[in-house]
Amino acid sequence: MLSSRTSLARQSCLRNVSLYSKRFASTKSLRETMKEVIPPKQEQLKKLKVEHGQTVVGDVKVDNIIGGMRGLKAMLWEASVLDPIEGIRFHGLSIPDCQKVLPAAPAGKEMIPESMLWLLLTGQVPTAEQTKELSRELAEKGDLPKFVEDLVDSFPRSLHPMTQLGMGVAALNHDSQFQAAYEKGIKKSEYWTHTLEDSINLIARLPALAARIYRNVYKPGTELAGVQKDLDLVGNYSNMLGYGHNETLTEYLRLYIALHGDHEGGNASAHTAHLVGSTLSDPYLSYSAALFALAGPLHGLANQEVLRWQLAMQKELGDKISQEDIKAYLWKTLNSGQVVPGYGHGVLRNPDPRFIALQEFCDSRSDLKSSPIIDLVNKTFQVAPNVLKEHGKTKNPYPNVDATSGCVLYHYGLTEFKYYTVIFGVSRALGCLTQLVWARALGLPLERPKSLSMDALTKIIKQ
Ligand code: CMX
Repeated sequence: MLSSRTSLARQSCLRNVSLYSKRFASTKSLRETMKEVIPPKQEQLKKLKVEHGQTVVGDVKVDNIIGGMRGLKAMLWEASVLDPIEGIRFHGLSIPDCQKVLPAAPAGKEMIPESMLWLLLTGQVPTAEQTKELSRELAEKGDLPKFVEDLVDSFPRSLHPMTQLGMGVAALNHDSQFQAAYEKGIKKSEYWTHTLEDSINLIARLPALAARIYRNVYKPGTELAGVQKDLDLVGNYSNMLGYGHNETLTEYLRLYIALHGDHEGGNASAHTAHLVGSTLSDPYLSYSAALFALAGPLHGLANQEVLRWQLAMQKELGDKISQEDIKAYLWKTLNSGQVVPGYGHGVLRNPDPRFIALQEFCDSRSDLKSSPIIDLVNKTFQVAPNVLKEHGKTKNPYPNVDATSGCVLYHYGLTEFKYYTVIFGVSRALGCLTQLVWARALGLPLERPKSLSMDALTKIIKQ
């Protein structure tokens, strides 16, 4: 099964060998690299505006307007583009490409969020040294201000972890460099540098914030480890969650957080960050808004729903589950008017390569391979696409990343699945904040699409 799942991804990887061989960054720092890569992009945008400002790239149909703007090409997003069949590419690199070239943690094998962040921001593959330097900087900046610790500690344990994360991130704007500089009066050309500093500071602090929420909600009264200066971002996060000893889980988190970092601009969280950021709200407020979009069950909350659904299936069907049993359970879910969580996608029309990468991770570790919950996810994957095709509603009957993302966490004892979207929230900051930096560097304007009432739409149709 693994080979059929991955052959497409591997072919695409080979095609891109020449692509990424040209992309290795120099020994420059992240800021120096950004200063180098921004001017050509500014020129590219200027040229697009002047030479092609009036070129038509698509029609707007009534279906687009009443159908959640599906398929409407209406946003600029630099770091990644989603192909319905191939899946996501980050500056042209597919997930298997990234797994091949992006540096891992010193003792690990999986690409780490720092190297993905560097790629997203600069379009270049960092060296191991540059990745290490970014890890060092993030750890250096990783502690929370005391008032944010106190704020988070004051939340009731019953408050959803995503609500806590969004509120904590919003409160961090107390220290926003962008906001302070804007109040003093800075030139537009300087916006991006302050946005970058805020973004780095926010990404650095997310593990401590997210781990504190975990401790408060699920392990009250236990000691919370501090940020260690010699650990990478996820090394610290895992350690603060209490899983630092579990190298497989830590590696899984590195992979998951890196590959989930960006999924082009139209998804609800990314679009929200972009919209709010376009008002010149600082990165903390913009990303806080994005987190509340992520908290919806059709978006980021799906990973907790998947676990809930698969465990209910396991409970009802027992240990020895046949394909027929799973088929019947899928129909029961669909006939009761519910969606099958972890399946379908707004853009993708093939199995999600992020799902494939996470399944490959499991296939390569014997304890995960024999895990009952991971086995159930695999078995469901064998049956669900055909059932969904027969059901005939969803445009994409294949699994998305959430079909499997929580299962490894569950296997290793991180069983509090209400928390899983928080981990997604730590990850998605990479892409949303990258775009904010680019939006400021490119001087993108306030987003303000035109809306219509049904009567106004009918009038246009009649004309
Ligand atoms: N199970 C059952 N029905 C589904 C379905 C699923 N997994 N996915 C889509 N459908 C239904 C839709 O509800 C819709 O029905 P109605 O016409 O009655 O409204 C119909 O199929 C057409 O939907 P679509 O165009 O294929 O999908 P959308 O773009 O509207 O929605 C998504 C995409 C992800 C919200 C949807 O597939 C879904 O609800 N999936 C389950 C939840 C999930 O896994 N979400 C995670 C998404 C991943 C991410 O956020 O990155």
